[in-house]
Amino acid sequence: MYTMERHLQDRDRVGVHDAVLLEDFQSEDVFVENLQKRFNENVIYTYIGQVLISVNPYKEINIYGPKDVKAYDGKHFFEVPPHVFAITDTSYRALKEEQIEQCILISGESGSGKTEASKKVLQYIAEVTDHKGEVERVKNKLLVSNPVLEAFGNAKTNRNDNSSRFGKYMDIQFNTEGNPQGGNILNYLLEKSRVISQVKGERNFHIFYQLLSGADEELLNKLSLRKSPESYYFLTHGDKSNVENINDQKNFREVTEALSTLDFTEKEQHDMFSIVAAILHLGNIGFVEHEAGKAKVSKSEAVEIVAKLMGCDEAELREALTHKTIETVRDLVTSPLNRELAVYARDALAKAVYDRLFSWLVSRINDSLQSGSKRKNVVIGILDIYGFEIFERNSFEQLCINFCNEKLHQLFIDLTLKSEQEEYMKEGIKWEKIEYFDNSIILELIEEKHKGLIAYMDEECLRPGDPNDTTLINKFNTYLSGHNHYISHKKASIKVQKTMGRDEFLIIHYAGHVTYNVKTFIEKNNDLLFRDLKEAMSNSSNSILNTVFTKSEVLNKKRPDTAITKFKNSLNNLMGILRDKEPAYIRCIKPNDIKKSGMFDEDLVKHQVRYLGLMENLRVRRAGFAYRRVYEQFLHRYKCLSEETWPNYRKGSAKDGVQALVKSLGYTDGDYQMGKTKIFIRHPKTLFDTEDAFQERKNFVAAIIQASWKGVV
Ligand code: AD9
Ligand code: MG
Repeated sequence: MYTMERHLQDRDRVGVHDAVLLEDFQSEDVFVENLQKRFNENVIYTYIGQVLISVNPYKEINIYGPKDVKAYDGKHFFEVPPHVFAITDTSYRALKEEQIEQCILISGESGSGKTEASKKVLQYIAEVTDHKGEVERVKNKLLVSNPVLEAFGNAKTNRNDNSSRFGKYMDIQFNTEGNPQGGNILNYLLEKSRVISQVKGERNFHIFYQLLSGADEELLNKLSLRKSPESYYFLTHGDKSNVENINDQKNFREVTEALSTLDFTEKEQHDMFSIVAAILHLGNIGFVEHEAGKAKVSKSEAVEIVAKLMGCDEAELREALTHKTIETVRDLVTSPLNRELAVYARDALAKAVYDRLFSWLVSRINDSLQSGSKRKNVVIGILDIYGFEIFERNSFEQLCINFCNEKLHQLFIDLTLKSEQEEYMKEGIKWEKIEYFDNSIILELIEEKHKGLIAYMDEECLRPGDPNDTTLINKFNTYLSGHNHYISHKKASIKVQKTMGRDEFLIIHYAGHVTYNVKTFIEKNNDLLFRDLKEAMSNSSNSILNTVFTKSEVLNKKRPDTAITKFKNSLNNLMGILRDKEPAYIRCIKPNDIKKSGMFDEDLVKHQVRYLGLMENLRVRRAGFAYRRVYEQFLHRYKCLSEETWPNYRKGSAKDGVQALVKSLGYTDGDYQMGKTKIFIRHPKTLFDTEDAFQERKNFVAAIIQASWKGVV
């Protein structure tokens, strides 16, 4: 058992297991130094109260085996060292024993270990629950949904060889005995632009390479594919098809096996891979302009193959790739596209098809995870979503991601403060209100109805005429410059102005200043796919395509919601889901930028500590009481320190016993408060002194016992 005495013995070497025990809790240096000490000893987990901090070790550490699972199974949080299993166990127990719905929120920047942590959560749940029949089958499906989603939704980036390019929220549904009986996945904002281009050193989504290197001859022939990624324009941008740590061939086998486990039929699999292959061929379609302003397909063969694979009429597809039909009040007017627009239409088609294929895949997996039982279930949700991003150049995607992080941060503040407050209230503890930065002012800037950044952006996108990036930034500057968290080029200080273009604006986020460039905002937010291509897709004989592109969408006169509005709505929906649950937090930190084990870059870590709001988190936790423990447990451990309570306290309740004990230990009134069921201790030092006294006493007793064995006493 991991006890406080071990913490104390180890304190100098591995630091404290909970940052609330740091005496100087205001200092970022001290906080980071504590993480570093632990990291150097391969101790990657640390708490701030109930929040788990995880520092990516970039190497296998032997702490996730069956022995470790057993060590955490059913243990109290404080009896065992910090671990993702401890967090999971606590959530799982609350769910099983009290039927309280839980969520585990994992955040951190790219490559910090979020996805790995989410897998450990699932692994732990899979191991501590029943291994019989239906339960085992459901768990297996939950587990194998990961390789499938990763194949289609992850890619090698310069930050992470297996970077999730979508946000994921997964519910595990439990029956009243605490066994998984189903699941449901929600996906957010797939980075679909990756389908058509990648920056240097990065790859397209894994599945493209997996299919090329893993499919057998027969399948390759059917899909008219060649094995070499260089044959496909969409795979050539990043200039990186083979990656040392990735075995595409093996992963492809794993994916197809997983698809079978998830009950995908042969036909469905065939239709899926046909679409993946069609996208590769689509990228190879080129255009020429023999007649000015009128694009024509230059390589007929590629269109032929795409039409075959997508189950479309070839002539219809060819027309749709080079023309645009607009519905006027009276009728439909078709006009030719120039070369540039035809390329744009082709790319838009590739992105839309892939994006919808991904969503279809998620909903198809959900069908398979649907619990057959109509019995009531309770859920643990796991959120693995992109962390705050600040790049040299920040675009529409970063705005969406950082908006999402603002929402999550607000939820975090709400829930941690709320639960802290609730505990004090429940226990009848007197406490002062904690000052903290409330980021709702930033959310107001972004999402306020009619007056926020999203509203202005949508207004501009939907305006007739020629909305473009310049008119957009002008609109932003006109209407938003009065907001304290919005800085236009004109409003910026001279120093900031030097680094800012006129097509840029800056938002002061809770986690830092981010400058966004509005270039392509309108295009990305409009997310247009020409009607002709939608129609061609809806006429497809491919069962997936004609499900995800419906006739009614083509006929619908109303403009679909813009990309950011859709995202906003799905985020608000997510917040509703999370708000009803008891949260647990895992904050992941990346120790260096080069994926190297044993290297701890202090500055990099400090940045993340700031972005994750960890110092504030610690301040909030410490503003009240650093330590709390149920009376019975406290008395049991320390009763030997006072004659009043040793060997047993018989004069009253455990609470009376603790009161007598702390009085005799010399606690002053400011040191602690007595709640209904727990003692609350304000400063860690008070507890350390008590623990030191306990250790001394124990050593002394042990020495006496040993001496008596040897016949000395
Ligand atoms: V991204 O936002 O999806 O780009 P993540 O999800 O935060 O990112 P991921 O979990 O994929 O990062 O971790 C990146 C890599 O770090 C993994 O592929 C592992 O090689 C490594 N890693 C992460 N966590 C652990 C761990 N607990 N033990 C060992 C780890 N290696
Ligand atoms: Mg990930």
